[in-house]
Amino acid sequence: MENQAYIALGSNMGDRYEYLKKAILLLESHEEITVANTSSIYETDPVGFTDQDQFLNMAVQVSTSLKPLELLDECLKIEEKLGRKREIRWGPRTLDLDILLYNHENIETEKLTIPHPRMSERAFVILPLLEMDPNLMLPTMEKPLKTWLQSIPDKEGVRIWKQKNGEDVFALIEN
Ligand code: A4P
Ligand code: MG
Repeated sequence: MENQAYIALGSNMGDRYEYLKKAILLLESHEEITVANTSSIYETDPVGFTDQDQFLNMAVQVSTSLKPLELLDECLKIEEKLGRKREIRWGPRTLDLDILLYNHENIETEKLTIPHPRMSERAFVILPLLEMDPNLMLPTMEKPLKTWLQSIPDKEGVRIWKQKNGEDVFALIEN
């Protein structure tokens, strides 16, 4: 499991918490993926297409022997399994899994862009990431991600919904 990746999870349809939990368990159940850390769960105002329900958002850190495109395929499979239908861009979804970072790599292919192109302007992505690693660096930036925080809009639209306490990776999803 030599590679480190960060994945963002978001849900704003149906039983949002259940979708997040299932997604984490499905990631963990893959032989070549280990969930190494999770953030707290945040409730967030919708960004982009704003006429939709509030999201639950969080991020996880995984160790994996999968290559980036293989990890993407796995994420798409999990979205599919959990009933995701693609209707409105930026619209409501049972589950969205976006790969934010993969090691310190810059990847630009038709199917996959890493770092995720919109991550650095989104408080609902940045706050969970900084919770896991306050000194996180992006390959595309010279300064740590936290220096970005002052200039991010919508921070007040991101509120802790279920706090992660302690080191146990699965404590959040066990009850
Ligand atoms: N793709 C390219 N790069 C990546 C990557 N790094 N990770 C491609 C994952 N996928 C990547 O994604 C379309 C295609 O993007 C994938 O098939 C893959 O080949 P999608 O998930 O079908 O499309 P989407 O989610 O509707 O669009 P997108 O651009 O991922 O939407 P965003 O930017 O994720 O925005 N507000 C709040 N508060 N919380 C949210 O979670 N999410 C969105 C979705 C809007 N507003 C939100 C939230
Ligand atoms: Mg997506």
